[in-house]
Amino acid sequence: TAKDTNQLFHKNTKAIIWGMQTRAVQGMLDFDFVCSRAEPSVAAMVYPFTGDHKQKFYWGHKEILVPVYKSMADAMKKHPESDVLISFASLRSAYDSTIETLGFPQIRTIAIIAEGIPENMTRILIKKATELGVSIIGPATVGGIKPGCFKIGNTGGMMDNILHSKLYRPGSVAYVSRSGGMSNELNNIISHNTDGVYEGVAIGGDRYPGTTFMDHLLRYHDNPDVKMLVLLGEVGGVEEYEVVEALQAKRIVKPTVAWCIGTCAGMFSSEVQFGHAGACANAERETAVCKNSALAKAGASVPVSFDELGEEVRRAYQKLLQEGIIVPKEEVPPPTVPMDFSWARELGLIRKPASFMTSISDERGQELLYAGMPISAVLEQGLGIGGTLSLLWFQRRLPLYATTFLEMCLMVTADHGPAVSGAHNTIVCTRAGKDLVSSLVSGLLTIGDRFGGALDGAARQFSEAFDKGLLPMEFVNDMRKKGQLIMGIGHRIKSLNNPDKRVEIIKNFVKKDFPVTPLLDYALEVEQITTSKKPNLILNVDGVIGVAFVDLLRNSGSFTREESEEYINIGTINGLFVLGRSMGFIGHYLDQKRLKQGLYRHPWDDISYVMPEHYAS
Ligand code: Q5B
Repeated sequence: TAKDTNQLFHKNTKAIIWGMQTRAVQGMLDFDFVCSRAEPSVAAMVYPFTGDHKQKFYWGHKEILVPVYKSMADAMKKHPESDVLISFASLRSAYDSTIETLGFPQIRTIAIIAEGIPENMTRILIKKATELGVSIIGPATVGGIKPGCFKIGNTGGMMDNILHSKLYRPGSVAYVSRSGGMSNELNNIISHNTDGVYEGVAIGGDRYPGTTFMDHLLRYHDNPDVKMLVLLGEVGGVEEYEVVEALQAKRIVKPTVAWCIGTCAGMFSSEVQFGHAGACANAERETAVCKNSALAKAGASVPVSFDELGEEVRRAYQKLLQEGIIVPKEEVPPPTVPMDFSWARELGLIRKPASFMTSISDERGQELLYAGMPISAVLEQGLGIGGTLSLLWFQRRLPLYATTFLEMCLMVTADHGPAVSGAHNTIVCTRAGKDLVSSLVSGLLTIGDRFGGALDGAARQFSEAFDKGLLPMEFVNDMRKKGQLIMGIGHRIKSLNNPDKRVEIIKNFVKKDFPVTPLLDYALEVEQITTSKKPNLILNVDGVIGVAFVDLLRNSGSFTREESEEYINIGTINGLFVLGRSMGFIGHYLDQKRLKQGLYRHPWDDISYVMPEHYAS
């Protein structure tokens, strides 16, 4: 077992992860896979804030489920083979959860990632762990890594780094450092100057680390597979002097390369606190310069600067090679670990045609954009509903008269009483107890050629006739011959004798404010002919908006001719009625609810029942 061999991790190590750190867990599983482990190293997760469930992860190409337990006791009971706990608990909960973990004798190693745990609490944890023979790595660390076997959480960085530093298989060099970030640098230095890392632990930057440099160096030293040691100490504390003593006492005899970072502290006039809580020299003895000199005197190989560390490591390794103590092993290429799609895309390694395209808005950045215009600018510049609509429907700003026209269209079509098809449907639906969206949609679904949906048809029919050069009379006769109704002509209740004020308003505005109105003029000539046949065959609200819109598209200078035709053909203009009348339908829905109207049933006396006579008995 790990305890017998003094090894913390092996090829079958199983860990329980405290905290919902899915990225770290996936990183561990990817590492396991690239190391050709038979099974994942993560047995379970503990997360007290959700119920028991399973989380999905990748094991190579396959998807696997890792159980998550609310209670640590359950996780321990169900996974008795786990002897490592990696705690991602916050600095507030790390103490309690570590004390709880220490209550389970199966756990031999605890890695505590949290930074900022009060020192008095850390010391209690260390005391208790020492009594129980449990190794604590941390607090304030990324953890450690044993190539080919196991890695703690995020140690070693991303997969490209792991491959680059050949951490998928063991080398002969074991290191210990304080800093997790610097351990990545050590992985790099060691892998490029030797046959690679055997194991590396970052003991953490606090003044009281759970395990010390010596704890790990002695483990490494007593392991025949480790041929040389690397120590990366730092300014502050006296831990390194234990190593000095061990070197002097010949407790450590394997080649040891050592360096303490923070030698620049002497260049400052006052004492400097570096990044770690423990990285401050409180006495001359604690300075990096002093410690480096003591290590060198005791027999460690100490470079002249950090820049020379790689060279020093290389020299020590080459000597071991020449002495035949290290015999390089054959390199076996690791299995390929599939790369996460998002990461591969970030690295620019793959491209994939998007299944979705958009060109009107973008919500990904700090500020929502409408056709490239920040929403704050839309408001500050007072674009209003017409301007907003012009951005979202046409991806451009339109002149003021055009946006005013759009707003007028929305206003005049907003409602036309409860009797029209759409409002009627909305009301019936509301009274059947349906919700707002259902009632609104039930009204909208009536919009079509006969009711409210003749705007595009009118735009098409009138412009085609106009473009062909048909005289208004020829157009009317032509339509009659084809047996087709002219879209935008005719109204159930409005007529010459009961003019539609809405049509008047739009007509007057367009005549006054549009640069030119050839199609509206043409439609008005057609109206003269149709109303001479029947007074209700007026140019109706759909018709006037439809033809005026064509005049806008064609003559405002904001659209090409092709764009104008496309907008007419793709059903843009009906959109104005749909949008405008939605206001009215919602009003009718709210009105019916407010008036507490019950289920509607159509009265019998208003229905003519005409049964086929031959079935009468
Ligand atoms: N005749 C609107 O018809 C209506 C003719 C025509 C040539 C025509 C009808 C029509 C075209 C579609 C259209 C939008 C169904 C209307 C709207 C919004 C609304 C609604 C509201 C709101 C009305 C009688 C005689 C017949 C027909 C002839 C009729 N229309 N000839 N071209 N377009 N128009 N829809 O009154 O010889 O007697 O057989 O389909 O533009 O929906 O307020 O209610 O805001 O909510 O039922 O304003 O015009 O007339 O079908 O009995 O026809 O006139 O051929 O001739 P009516 P019908 P004949 S605005």
